Amino acid sequence: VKWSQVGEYEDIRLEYSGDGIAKITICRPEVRNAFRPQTLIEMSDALVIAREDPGIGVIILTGEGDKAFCSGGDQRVRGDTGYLTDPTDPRGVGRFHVTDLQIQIRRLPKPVVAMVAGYAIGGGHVLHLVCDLTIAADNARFGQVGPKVGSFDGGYGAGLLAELVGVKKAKEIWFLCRQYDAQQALEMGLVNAVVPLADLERETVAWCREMLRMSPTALRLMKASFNAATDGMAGIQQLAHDANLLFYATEEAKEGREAFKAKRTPDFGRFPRRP
Ligand code: 2NE
Repeated sequence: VKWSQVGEYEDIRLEYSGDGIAKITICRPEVRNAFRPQTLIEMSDALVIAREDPGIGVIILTGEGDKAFCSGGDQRVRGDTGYLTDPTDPRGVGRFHVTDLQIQIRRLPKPVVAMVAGYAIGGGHVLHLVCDLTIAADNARFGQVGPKVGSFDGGYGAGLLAELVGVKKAKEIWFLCRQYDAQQALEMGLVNAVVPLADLERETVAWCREMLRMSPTALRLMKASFNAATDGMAGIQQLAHDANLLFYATEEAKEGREAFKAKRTPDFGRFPRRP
């Protein structure tokens, strides 16, 4: 694939394949692609751009180099109040920008694929969990480290993990903070495929192109459907709004709109009351 760069960022790269794939790469290999607040703000911006672009059907999330997908929160900017945008500012208040990013990936109505070489650790592991699919290189290593470094992610990091691998295994992963290789990850249902490192991008792009041949609306509704029950009201809202999007194209919905604009009583009598 000949990627072309979109926009200018400091911590990430956004690139387009030219045939419907956007790729977001965390470019901080010196810290195993750990994210600082700036990284997450930029990723969020790139996700919005890829989402809004009707030419993009699938988004790949990855890390620069072959040593790591992402090693989670940058511990050098972890303050006592959260992760700090400017660690030199004594009045700075920290927070977890990753909270919103996880939800953004989950709600994004296009498939997001994690392309993992090397470590997916800590908050980096949770990032791959919230992606729709994960393609792993044979050198990939997975694990949570929170309890080792005085942190934890009990949201999607616990719930999604338990959904994927079962509650006992999820507890093992969190309570013992072990690392698991790509084959073990495949066996426990944590990833979709393991491929040789040299083929990682080619294989991931092939999976993306297979999805690009599908109906985008069906993919959108399926992604929303997978989340609907666990996301409660927010899950129903997504499906309901998607249904409304489709309803707007019907003569029945248009009658309501046109009657309002013409200041007349709508005539819904000609539409069937479906059994
Ligand atoms: C990722 C891992 C296992 C890699 O090990 P290895 O041996 O390949 O590399 P090494 O030497 O540990 O790391 C290379 C350089 O990257 C830095 C290291 O400090 C080291 O720096 P130098 O010595 O070369 O100067 N580095 C690696 N990960 C970093 C990080 N997350 N923040 C800052 N610098 C980092 C190994 O490096 C590792 O275990 N890393 C730490 C993983 C970690 O603690 N992640 C944070 C968990 S908490 C979290 O992510 C989180 C959350 O729980 C809740 C909400 C939001 C975030």
